[in-house]
Amino acid sequence: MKKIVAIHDMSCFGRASLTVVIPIISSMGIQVCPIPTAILSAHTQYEGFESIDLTSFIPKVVEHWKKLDLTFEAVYSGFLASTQQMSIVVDIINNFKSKDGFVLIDPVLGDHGKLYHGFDEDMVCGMRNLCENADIITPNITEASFLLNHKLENTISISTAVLWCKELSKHGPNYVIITSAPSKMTNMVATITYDRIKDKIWFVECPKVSASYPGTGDGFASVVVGSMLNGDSIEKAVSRAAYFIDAGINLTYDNSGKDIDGIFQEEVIPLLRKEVPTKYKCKEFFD
Ligand code: PXL
Repeated sequence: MKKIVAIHDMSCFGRASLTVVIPIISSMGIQVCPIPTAILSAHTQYEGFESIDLTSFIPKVVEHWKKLDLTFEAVYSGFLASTQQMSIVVDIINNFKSKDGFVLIDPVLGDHGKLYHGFDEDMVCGMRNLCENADIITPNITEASFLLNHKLENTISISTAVLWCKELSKHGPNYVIITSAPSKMTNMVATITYDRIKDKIWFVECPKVSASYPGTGDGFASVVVGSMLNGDSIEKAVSRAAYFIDAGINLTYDNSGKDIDGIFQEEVIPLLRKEVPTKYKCKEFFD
């Protein structure tokens, strides 16, 4: 059985980070070995959350795992609580990634044009450096703009988002996936993937829903990592992730789920074992 090291926070309430990552990847037949970066009473979008930063604990995990002689087919990081943790992720990659393993960095920084609570320019800079060590990155459009230090205009076009994917890939990753990107149609949202090895752009569009659920980025990246480990191509992995997230969002919306609590993933996880419907297949994008 393949195993993955997942470096994210544990938010005890609100579906985000490890409570999303573990059930999704585990249901795809992969052993998930978490390294918690922080423990929060609830994710940061809930007012009054309490948190403990685990930066000083992580090196102890690393030392113990070295003695256990562990290696992992993938290293996957998400919400990191300090710039120091970003350097520790590089250590984890260097020590534990297996010979043919890969690295997915989900550069969790913000959404809707803003950084999350507690994030600043130093964290953006640290994440930029960390992304140089990735094979795959999955920023949303806000995170892409911060990583590149480009202004995020309301009127950003799909062609600009494609240029951003290519620009991000020059800093290291072979595959750049930008989520929540603009589509040619105003009622749709696009996921754009740049495969630098084949020099191909893929896109898949889903209808916009007038709600915003935290943790969908974590769910998306988790499905991509799981699919790639199961042997899918990047475009197949992105199609599967788009299908899963779109189904989860619609189910939650139709059943009046509270946005802040995240999507009803428990109901849609069985879809991960089903064929991806044609409408989610990635299409090649030509400039
Ligand atoms: O899903 C991203 C995320 C992860 N972890 C924590 C968060 C958020 C988004 O709000 O607050 C703690």
